[in-house]
Amino acid sequence: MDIRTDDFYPTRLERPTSSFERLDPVVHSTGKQRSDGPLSETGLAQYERDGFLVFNQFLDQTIVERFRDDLRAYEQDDGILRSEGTITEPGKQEIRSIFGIHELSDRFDRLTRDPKILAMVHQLLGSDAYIHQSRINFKPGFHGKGFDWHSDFETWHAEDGMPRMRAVSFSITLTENMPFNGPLMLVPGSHKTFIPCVGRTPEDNYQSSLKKQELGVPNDTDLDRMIERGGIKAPTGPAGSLIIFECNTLHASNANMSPWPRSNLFFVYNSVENQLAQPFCGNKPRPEFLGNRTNTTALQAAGPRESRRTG
Ligand code: 6CS
Ligand code: FE
Repeated sequence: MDIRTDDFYPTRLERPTSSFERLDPVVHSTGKQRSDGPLSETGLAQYERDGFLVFNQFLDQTIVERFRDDLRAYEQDDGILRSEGTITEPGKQEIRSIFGIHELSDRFDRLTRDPKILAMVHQLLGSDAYIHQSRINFKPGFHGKGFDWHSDFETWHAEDGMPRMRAVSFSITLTENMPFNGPLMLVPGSHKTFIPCVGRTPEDNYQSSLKKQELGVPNDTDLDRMIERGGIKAPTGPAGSLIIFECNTLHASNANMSPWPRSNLFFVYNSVENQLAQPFCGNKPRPEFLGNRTNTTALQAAGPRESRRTG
């Protein structure tokens, strides 16, 4: 396979290639658009430096409770258990992730259009945005497995054809995140470097990668360098906290060795100016529940009656 001229971040080649500095800004808005929103200049500068931001107690507990009720209902729902967007833990029937959740649930759809969240997204991406992917992650007590170190952008670029680094993930915790239940770990500053990963991508790689990722994982030397430089942060906090992280920030999480489940909502905004092309790994596109190609028009803020606090 030849490298395409529109491929700014070549990856998944047979031989190792060197990592390099990202070619895209981290905060895409400038001037008035940059200062016009809920994120302060201090917050924006921190996001530029670290590649993530944390807001404890972003969502009201009553709303968190309703999302948790929804999760319990999904776990009992046979249709959902069997649906293609539901990924179970390796070798088990326990749910690991449910993808496409904003199309399944009105409550979730409204949350993706929360006026405050959308205003933050516009500040970060410097444009309108749409949902590239959404999901709930479950990490059941004792049995929840972890996620290896990776950059989401590396996968979205190779397997979904996302051209540039102009996407951002919003993760809202539905349970307390503590050191024992496998919280998200991030490497501050890692978003500034693109680490190409080695190995051709087999067709339908997602069927195994969503249970355990083997490709799109940086090698130990690159990881070592990034972590020596930036360290590791594992934000902990009560349910309802918001973690915003840039699409190229290296992250991972451990298995849940505690009896306390760890669940979170996760949605990815992509700029309307960064629409998906053909996957750069040369394969056919992944299913829509992983990389949405259909509903890519600008999200509009939910009206006041639909908002976060009245829910
Ligand atoms: O393949 C994906 O798109 C997903 N996989 C991981 C491990 N993280 C991000 C994304 O949801
Ligand atoms: Fe990820």
